[in-house]
Amino acid sequence: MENGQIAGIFDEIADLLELKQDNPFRIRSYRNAARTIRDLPHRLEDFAAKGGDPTELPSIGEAIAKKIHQILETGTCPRLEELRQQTPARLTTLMHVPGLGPRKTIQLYNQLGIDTLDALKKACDEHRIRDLPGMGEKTEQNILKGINTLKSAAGRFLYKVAAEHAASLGRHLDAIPAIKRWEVAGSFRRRKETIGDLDILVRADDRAKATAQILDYAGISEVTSRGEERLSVRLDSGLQIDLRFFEPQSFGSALLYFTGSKAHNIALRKRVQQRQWKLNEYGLFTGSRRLAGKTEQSIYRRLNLPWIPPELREDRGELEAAENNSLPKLIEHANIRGDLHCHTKHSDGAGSIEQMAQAARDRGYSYLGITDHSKLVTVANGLDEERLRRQADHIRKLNQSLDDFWLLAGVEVDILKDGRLDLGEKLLAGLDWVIASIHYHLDLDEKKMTDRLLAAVGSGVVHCLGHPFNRIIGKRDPLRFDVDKVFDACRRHSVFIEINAQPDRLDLPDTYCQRALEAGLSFAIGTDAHRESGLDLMPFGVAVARRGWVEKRNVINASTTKQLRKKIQAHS
Ligand code: DGT
Ligand code: CA
Ligand code: CA
Ligand code: ZN
Repeated sequence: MENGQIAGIFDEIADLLELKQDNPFRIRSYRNAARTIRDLPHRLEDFAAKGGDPTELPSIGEAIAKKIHQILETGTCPRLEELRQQTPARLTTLMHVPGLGPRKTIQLYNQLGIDTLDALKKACDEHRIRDLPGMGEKTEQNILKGINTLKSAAGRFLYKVAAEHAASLGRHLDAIPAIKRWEVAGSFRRRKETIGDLDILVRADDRAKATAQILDYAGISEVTSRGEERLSVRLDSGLQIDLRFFEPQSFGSALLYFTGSKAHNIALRKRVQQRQWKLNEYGLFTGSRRLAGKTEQSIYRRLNLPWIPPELREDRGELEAAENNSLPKLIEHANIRGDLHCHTKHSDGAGSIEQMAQAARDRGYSYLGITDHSKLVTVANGLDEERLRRQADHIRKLNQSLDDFWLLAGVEVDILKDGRLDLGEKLLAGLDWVIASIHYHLDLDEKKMTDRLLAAVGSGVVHCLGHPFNRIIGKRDPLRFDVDKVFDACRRHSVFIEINAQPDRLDLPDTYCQRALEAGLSFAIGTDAHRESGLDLMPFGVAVARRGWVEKRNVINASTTKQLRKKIQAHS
């Protein structure tokens, strides 16, 4: 079993408990366990098979460890089955409709018998929801919007989930002697935030043999098509895989074609047609003569273009930039020198400050920002002023014993409904690094939300705006605010904008990065780690930055410690 599947079971238990309005701390402990498992760098199944003890992992106690063993043996656990018995099957889908949530889901089920998405949509269309206690016209509109969000996400997989499946299938492909080379193309190679299906290109010296051996893969639930050139399968998780065979002389052109995006291909083909050539997955041709095809570079070169990194291939100006020799020099994971967003045991994290610092040093970092939650987030044990002051003192003492490493005393302070901050400005002004984030009151109208963000950005004590849209991909709609106004305020007040690397957040989304750059902003790529292994999520944030044309010089945590100190000082 993949980690994502095991984590999914704990999330479902948490969902079902939420529907029962069970103890929020118990719900949180299942969510935390799910997150630990999702973030693990290795497969939990392998770890357990080698005799590893799950209780050594953060956020996993005896009770959850027992369930992990049950799940690994049977694919499920009695607690889940029992909860499923008690709750109508589809309510867990319904509760994830953005704007609905567990409480309203139960209310709609009890009062109107709604237990499917279709029934929910019908009830909204017929205006039957607005008259229920606590609901109104706006609720109906929000639910309709939420249904659309959910539908547009349906069938797509988070990049990280697709990556786990790709890695697992990849190990299988590596072990097949008939396969000489394989590459994942498509949206996966472009590192999009969600993936519709995996497109894999294969070079094999015996295709029939290779096909037979690919089909031995244990995770396949269905073969959807099978031919000489192509094999399509569906995995147990529902993820569709398209495998296509190519010969070496065409491998580069196939990689170019199937990496896409479609829009990039079309724009590129225009340049091909101007020369009266032809470009397809088999090569670049003039008449029937092959001009290039072995590598992507050879094709771009023939068109007088430098090689374009896959993350940029979205027809957002990359071909023009390539022509002018002004492609960005994209940020790389190796450029990152520290992480400026993490949580510890003091709020809802699993590690101590010392453990997180050591984990950061183990990753070669020069600094780490400790940014626990503030008191508003009671379910996460957020810090009040007294606890934060003590934490900051502790961090400053620790710093004296740390050579060549800077532990920043920081906080992730909540932005209240009216734009004030959850902790006193005097205390905040004395910290090294203040992230301000929204976690509550998400449904303000655009004007109020804009004013709220402007107030926080303009407070003078905030260094960074955390996960600006507060979206959860496919589950919670982004906040609505006037992006240009907020970006402009960030520039005026030298506030950095976060690219949160949590795989289901990826916030700032890549599509806004270019706009933020144009507005003159710089970024902080933060993992929002809640345990040591959470620091390893950094590449997911870097992928967003790369898709957003971001360079090393635009990222504050690609600075040296000296530069970082200077940049932060310049702020205050
Ligand atoms: P996905 O799977 O929805 O996340 O997105 P992609 O980009 O992986 O799209 P997919 O799997 O439908 O096709 C893979 C690549 O194949 C796509 O990025 C570009 C290329 N491609 C597919 N259909 C067309 C087409 O009609 N015209 C052109 N020029 N390229 C295409
Ligand atoms: Ca695809
Ligand atoms: Ca495909
Ligand atoms: Zn947060």
